[in-house]
Amino acid sequence: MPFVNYAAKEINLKLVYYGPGLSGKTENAKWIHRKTDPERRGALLQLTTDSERTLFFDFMPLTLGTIRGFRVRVHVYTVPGQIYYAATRKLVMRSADGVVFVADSQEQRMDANVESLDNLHRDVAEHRLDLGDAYVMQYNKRDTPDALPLAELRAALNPAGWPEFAAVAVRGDGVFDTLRAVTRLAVAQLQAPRAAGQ
Ligand SMILES: Nc1nc2c(ncn2[C@@H]2O[C@H](COP(=O)(O)OP(=O)(O)OP(=O)(O)O)[C@@H](O)[C@H]2O)c(=O)[nH]1
Ligand SMILES: [Mg+2]
Repeated sequence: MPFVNYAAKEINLKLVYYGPGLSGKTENAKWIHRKTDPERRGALLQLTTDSERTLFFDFMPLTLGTIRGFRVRVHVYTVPGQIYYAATRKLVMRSADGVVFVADSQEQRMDANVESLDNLHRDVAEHRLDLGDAYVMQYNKRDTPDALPLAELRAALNPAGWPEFAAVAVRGDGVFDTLRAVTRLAVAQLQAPRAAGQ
């Protein structure tokens, strides 16, 4: 559940970038960091192996403007995608308010995408997270020669019809569209129960 600090007039959201190894989760975070005004962001903390694979998580705080007078502060996390870090991924998912699934568009990574998506659903269930609709699908690496057609990726990975974006994270295509979409959805979760109670 998003943390609302009424005294400080701040909404705090935890957004997690999930997906298989090498799909481009850290690349999304790096692009966001690079293109955000330094006054609106903290350091991008990366905990990596020697070969730049995420070991534990990447983390970055951002301030993304205001909604009804409340400052929206977003805490971006990426999980380590390598299969043997399942326990870490689950830990990072704790109290997430929104999720971006970063799929790798390359044909040879389809099995890895499907497996990772299954793991995401399992982690959400085990934490009993109520994310409502706060999921976004990103089809990354659209620039690769063996990228599957979007329709094929959609059929295999997005039966629920989450908002989806094609991306080339290394050059920033689709990165901010994805971030904006998941932020909006996470904030909407916050407003939804109140609207019902009014
Ligand atoms: N061609 C291409 N390469 C990309 C794209 N996005 C990321 N990469 C490259 O793919 C590799 C892996 O990217 P990362 O962002 O580190 O992947 P990750 O999902 O964080 O991987 P883990 O931390 O192991 O889970 C790097 O060499 C990136 O530069 C893309 O859109 N196109
Ligand atoms: Mg990474």
